[in-house]
Amino acid sequence: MSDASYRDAIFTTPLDRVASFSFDEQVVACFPDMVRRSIPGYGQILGMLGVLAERHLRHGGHVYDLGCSLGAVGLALAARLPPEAFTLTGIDLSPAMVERARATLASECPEHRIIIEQGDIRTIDYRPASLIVLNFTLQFLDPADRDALLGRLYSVLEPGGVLILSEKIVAEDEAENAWLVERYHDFKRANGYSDLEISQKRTALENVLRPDSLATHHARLAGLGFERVTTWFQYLNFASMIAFKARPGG
Ligand code: GEK
Repeated sequence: MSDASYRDAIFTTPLDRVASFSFDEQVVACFPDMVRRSIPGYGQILGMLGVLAERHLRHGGHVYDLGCSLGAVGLALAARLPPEAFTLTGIDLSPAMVERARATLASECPEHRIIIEQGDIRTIDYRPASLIVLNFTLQFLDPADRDALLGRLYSVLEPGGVLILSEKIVAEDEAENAWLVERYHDFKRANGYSDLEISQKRTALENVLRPDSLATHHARLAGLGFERVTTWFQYLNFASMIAFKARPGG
């Protein structure tokens, strides 16, 4: 099978120097296994995205999936909505991800109008959209770039449109955060990762994945003009929010 997914074994052996994490060929090959075993609630969030889209996406509206990796968001929407219900553009910086996402979507849902483009979500031109999904992507951007990107996304969202933002989060209370991180490591151990893998991955993600608190996310989205922001999902230090752009007079 061309889209076979391998078990994530990237950090199984001791490394003299752990390089910063990057979305290269090696990561792409084991990505579905990696996200399933290391993001609490990943499958549940994807399943619910289809349900949320049924409820909130204008019929025929355009969807952006930013940092689309292998196209899981597009697949989740295509599993619940018919081809005429939406068009979707998935964007990812990693050429290896883009190549594989295109192949998967072409074989899994050829009738749906989904295109995948390689690009940087901070600098591409956007067209108007009724739903924008950032499923565990904003956390990889330089914190200094986050406000500007979300501001642009707010401006391209149609009135009545929604933004769905899933992120690893940090708790503001130190003791609470320590407890969440420890239980997250327990979660990874329970999913078959060794202590060595957990600690080397942690090192690789330092300065690559920089989480904000839920309060920071809510304040940022409200400050940009979103009418309402709800955290609809949280599992340990991983959460998903939905932000609504007001309809005029609505
Ligand atoms: C999923 N949403 O399966 N521009 C475009 N893409 C970027 C950028 C950028 N500036 N920075 C990082 N990426 C997916 C999972 S993974 C999450 C998203 C994870 C891309 C990067 O190449 C990678 O594919 C993705 O963001 C993050 O629902 O691996 O934890």
